[in-house]
Amino acid sequence: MDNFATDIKKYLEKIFGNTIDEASERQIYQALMVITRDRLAEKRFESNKKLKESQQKRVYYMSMEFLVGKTLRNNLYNLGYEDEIKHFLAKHGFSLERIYNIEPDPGLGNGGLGRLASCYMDALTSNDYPIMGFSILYEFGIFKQVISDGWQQEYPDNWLDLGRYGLLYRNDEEIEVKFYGNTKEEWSSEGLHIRYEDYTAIKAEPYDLFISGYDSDTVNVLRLWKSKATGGFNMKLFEKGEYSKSLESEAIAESISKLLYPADDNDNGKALRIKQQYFFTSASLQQIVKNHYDTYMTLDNFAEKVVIHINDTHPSMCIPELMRILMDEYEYSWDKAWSITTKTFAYTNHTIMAEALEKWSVDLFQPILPRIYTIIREINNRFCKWCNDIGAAGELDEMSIIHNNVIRMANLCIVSSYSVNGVSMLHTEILKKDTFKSFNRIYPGKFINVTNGIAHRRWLGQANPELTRYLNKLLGVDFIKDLSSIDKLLEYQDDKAVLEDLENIKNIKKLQLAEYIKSSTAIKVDTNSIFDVQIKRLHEYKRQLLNALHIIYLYRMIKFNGLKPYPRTFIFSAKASSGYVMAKNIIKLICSISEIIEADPIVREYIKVVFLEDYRVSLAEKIIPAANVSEQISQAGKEASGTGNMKLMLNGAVTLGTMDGANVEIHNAVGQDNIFIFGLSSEEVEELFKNDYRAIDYYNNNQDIKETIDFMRTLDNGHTNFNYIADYLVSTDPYMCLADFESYKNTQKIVEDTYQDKGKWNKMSLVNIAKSGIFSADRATKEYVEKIWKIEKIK
Ligand code: F58
Repeated sequence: MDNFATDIKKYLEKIFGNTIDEASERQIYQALMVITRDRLAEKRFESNKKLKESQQKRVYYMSMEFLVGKTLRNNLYNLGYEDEIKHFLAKHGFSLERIYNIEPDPGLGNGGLGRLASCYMDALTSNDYPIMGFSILYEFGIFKQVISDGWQQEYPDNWLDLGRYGLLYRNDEEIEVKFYGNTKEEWSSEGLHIRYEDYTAIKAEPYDLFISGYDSDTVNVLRLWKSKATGGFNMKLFEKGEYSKSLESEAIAESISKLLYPADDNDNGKALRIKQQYFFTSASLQQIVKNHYDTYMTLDNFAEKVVIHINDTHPSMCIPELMRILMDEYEYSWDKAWSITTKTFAYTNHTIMAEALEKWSVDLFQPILPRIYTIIREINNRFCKWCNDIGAAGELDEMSIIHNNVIRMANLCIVSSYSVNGVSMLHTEILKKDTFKSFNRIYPGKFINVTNGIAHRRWLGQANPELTRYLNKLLGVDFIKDLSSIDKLLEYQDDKAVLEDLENIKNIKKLQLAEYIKSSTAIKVDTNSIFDVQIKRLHEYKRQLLNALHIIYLYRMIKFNGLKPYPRTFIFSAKASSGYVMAKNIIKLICSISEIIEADPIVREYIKVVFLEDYRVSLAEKIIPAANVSEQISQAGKEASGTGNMKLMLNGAVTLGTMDGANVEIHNAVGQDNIFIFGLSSEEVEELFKNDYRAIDYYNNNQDIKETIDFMRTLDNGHTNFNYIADYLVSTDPYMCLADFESYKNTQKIVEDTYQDKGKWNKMSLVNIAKSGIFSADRATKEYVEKIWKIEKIK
């Protein structure tokens, strides 16, 4: 550590010509980022040496998204330097907390899927497993959300400005990726050769982000590819005076890694997205194959040494790309290449929503990737023939990869992978019984479940140091190392002093959040009120609208019917995909309710609504430790798993939820008495859907619903009214908010009553913390290791 302090001083002298006492916070930040990165690079060298020597099997994790969150705190925490650096900086008048705040959140993901990938990288590294992540170095991550007059506005997130210091550019490992052009088949005495002509080549530049592990010698790498034109601008055109044209191809090349598509749970087939997917999968596959060949001088043993994990279908072009490399570059026959390929890939599905299952029109796809297309077509032809042979031809409408001139990427993944997994018990059951039932029949045993897990070191250890310190002292077990040991807390479920201590810690976190709320929204919230939290992407199926409807119901009852509920603060935070009109309207509705309540001296004594803008990992880290109630109210059968539900539980929030995704497993873990479950089950939802759900009947037959919706129509603050949303709720809403309203409202009342019994509530909260062990990413990744990847720790 002495060295670390010396390194900081040296860096400041060398780069800025400053002593530490003359330095600015910005300079200290840069010094810490660079020195930490270099320390990790040194550690990486050592752990990579061991890995090379052992020649063990490795996992490559392909994901279009890694929502890494801030890295500096995580790295110093993992390396065990945090306290000493804090004291060293304090001696010179700096606050480490303020330095941490300078780092932007690398917003390289949209939501749950991207955050899961990062939780898994962290957990696997802490447990010494060899994993390398691959993705794109998006110049602009997920947009910055600003709420202006209640409307979401999107601003570019130029995270690299300050975020780049954590990255190491590996100019020695650049790779070329080819688009467009034609392929020619040439036969010679040695067999068939594919010649690729008139293609456009784009350079992939690798940038490495080191992933540290907690109390571990292992350092893994997340490799992010940046696109570049191969030859800079076109000199000939430039000389001819055609300046703008000369820069055109460069602009196209660089647009590939320009920005992350901010669409969540829907697939908007864009040519640029195809290019992004192929760009990063091709660069990564070429890299992986080269590494393997350099080590073993053969690819015959590829599948014994390599697992490639596909995080949803977005990286599925890895599959035809491996086939292409094996056949066109290493001259393998189709059968041999296919045999290697189908032993290499494993695929995780994260959604059953039809609109989120990726499909590409052949007309769009084929010209961009002609060779990849012919390979997919051949995989499909052979698959269809095989289905004929085994008597499954009747199910090809559901299973063929190309159907009605559309390529179904999930089908490609299922046919080509040796393992397919869902992310919660319920989700996997739905995949097997419904979404992919024919596949499940012809591939018995291929579908398995691995329930999601979260990086508790970040979500408890770093986000809630107060609770962590307390539990450490109380339990005397190292639950940060092994979260399953946290169940020792159950011994204290009837210990009044412990329950009060937990309540006090929750209050400290609520106070901290209240200060943040005040500084960012000017709303003053009462920390004695129930902090009721719904934080996640804004989507109709997640039903923020159901929550809002209930708040409108309460508002009306307080204002006109003398209801005096126990005070509650409803906290929302969510980004809406930029083209998603209904989602943006729901944000506007929530913000308007917030405003109307603030302006009402009676109602605001009981309920408040806060919408915190720009939801991101670092904001989640502030909100989650302060939550009392965790709203997980998606329509049953729609949320594949959820992971926010696990983070909130770990921090002592009690779930109010439907029997959906991992809520089902939280319910099993904590038992009926420690969770608030309401609403239709996924089977009941299916049934009601088949029998023609008629929202209007709920409106006509339920007085509370009728009055609430009628009242909603009168909420008109200035130029906005919400007739549009009211009409939707009583007519087309496929997520059936009205069908679950009565049950939700009643359960909300039970939540309110229970909270007032402090002893009972604190005990529920304790049980939730104690039972969160199974939701650790350590457990989840161990299942991947044992059930799917069959890899060992670095020796
Ligand atoms: C999420 N999916 C699921 N997709 O919705 C959630 O239930 C689950 O817990 C989580 O994955 C992890 O398994 C998700 O976040 C996306 O963000 C995609 C991004 C690209 C476009 C399609 C949606």
